[in-house]
Amino acid sequence: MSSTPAWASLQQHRDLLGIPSLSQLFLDDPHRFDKFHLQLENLFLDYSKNWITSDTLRLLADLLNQADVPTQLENMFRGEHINSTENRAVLHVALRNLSKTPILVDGSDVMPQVFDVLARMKSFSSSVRDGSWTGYTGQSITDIVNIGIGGSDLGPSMVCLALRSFGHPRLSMHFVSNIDGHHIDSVLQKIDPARSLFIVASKTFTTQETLTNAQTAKNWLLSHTNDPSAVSKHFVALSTNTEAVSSFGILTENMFPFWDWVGGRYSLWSAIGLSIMLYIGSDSFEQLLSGAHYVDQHLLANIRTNPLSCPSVVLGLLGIWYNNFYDAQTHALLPYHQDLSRFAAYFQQGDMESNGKSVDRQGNKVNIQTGPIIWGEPGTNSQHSFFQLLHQGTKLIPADFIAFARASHNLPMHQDILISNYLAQTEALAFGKPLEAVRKELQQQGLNQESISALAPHKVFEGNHPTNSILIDSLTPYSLGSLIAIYEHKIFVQGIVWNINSFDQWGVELGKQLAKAILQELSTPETAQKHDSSTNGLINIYKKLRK
Ligand code: G6Q
Repeated sequence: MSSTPAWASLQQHRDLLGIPSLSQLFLDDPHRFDKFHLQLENLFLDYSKNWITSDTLRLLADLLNQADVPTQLENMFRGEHINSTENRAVLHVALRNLSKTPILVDGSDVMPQVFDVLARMKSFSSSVRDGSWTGYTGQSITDIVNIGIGGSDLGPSMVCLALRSFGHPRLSMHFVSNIDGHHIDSVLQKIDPARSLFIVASKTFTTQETLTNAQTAKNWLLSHTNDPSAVSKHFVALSTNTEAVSSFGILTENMFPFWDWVGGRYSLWSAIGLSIMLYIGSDSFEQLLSGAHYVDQHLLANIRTNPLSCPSVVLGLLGIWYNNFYDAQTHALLPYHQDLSRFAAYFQQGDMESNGKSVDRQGNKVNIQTGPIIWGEPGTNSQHSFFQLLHQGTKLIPADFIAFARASHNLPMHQDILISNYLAQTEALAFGKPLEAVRKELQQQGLNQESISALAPHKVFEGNHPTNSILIDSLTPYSLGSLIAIYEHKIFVQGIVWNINSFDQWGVELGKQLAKAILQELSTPETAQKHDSSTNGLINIYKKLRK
């Protein structure tokens, strides 16, 4: 993409613009906010506090077209095999296609099977929720344990936490992912086997962590009942691999399928979302789908005619602007809602596994920067930890601030304080506090000239840090669905512009292979010698220490 005329024009424009002053940009144009914000239903995106002018946006929109993002997007929605290295369609949008318009994969419409599984999920979850699904002692379920990892864990756990206030009061949700036995152990210690439901979530049903944890859970259940028929009351599976599910001992009638065109990190909308539906109910789950579907349709309808009306496009292009033209290495996601405390972790996978690539779609080494490091924590906690570096450090860190106007609690004192912080931070980051203001403040505090001169430089805020502000009416299944879809499509837009495949993840394979080989060595008494001296040394120390 760096060879397109749009890229060259952007480079020229960037050279001319340098690092513009946000203070100056706002002084020059009192209508800057009007120009650089957008609304999508009850979601507002203010992107005026960025190093951009109208020209920047126009050139970025040219890049979007020259990279052929509209065609690629349409190809995705049409079910073409855009995941070329795995020869698969990429159709998480079909999972939320509530309008049921046919989507063909290899000539056949996937919508009937999508709705068939959704109907089975509904009937199962309502039986658990209303208490008619019972465990081996005839009691209703109180604890749901999702066993999965990566894409089969992060989405459901992030959403269940985010939608806590919509959760069923009898149900406690647990998520076990890590192979580290401390994880499952800590959950098993808290729950009652007679009232627990285990969901084994694994697209491939071959993942070492998930199968080991599931086996441990099954052994634990059987150690309490001694009745193998109890397994069918306490275990269900979410997978594409029927054979492996049956050989694990889960009945196929307790399996909720999905398909190879659902990527792991895009799978919360599929059967992988069963834990979400159990917790918030099928109506709310449909609201989640519906919020995402609205964003999908809006994007598809506007990508050619009015792409800058789409938050995903604007966020994606701004990300490219900083990543490729200002060498920004990271991007912070800062939700001002405690229930979104896993949001950044979720999109750490979503973004970094999708766009952490250094080979393009044709197999050539890329010659531009691709995906940034994604990180973040909720405000206001983050303000009291790493915001120091955002305000006064030396790094460029574009950041998205996300907040909701209405809270679901009834503690009025808290909400305005929270939002005042959300607003103040982007103001402070953009406009800072100059030396003269600091000196004046210190004079007013009665400090002498010597102390003022010594202290003042430390108290200066240079400002000029770019941010986006997303403000939504309230955190609901619908608005969360929209928000997730916006970030998913942002990743798509960037991946196409960088000409990489956002839908494979070969980079996670090598470690898995090596771990298998090392596991074998850990079971022998011999001294390790096959590896480099560091790995050999560590294996041998571990073997001594574990005795
Ligand atoms: C996501 C990745 C990865 C995957 C896990 C779990 O896009 O593919 O995070 O979800 O490795 O895989 P299984 O669902 O097959 O157990």
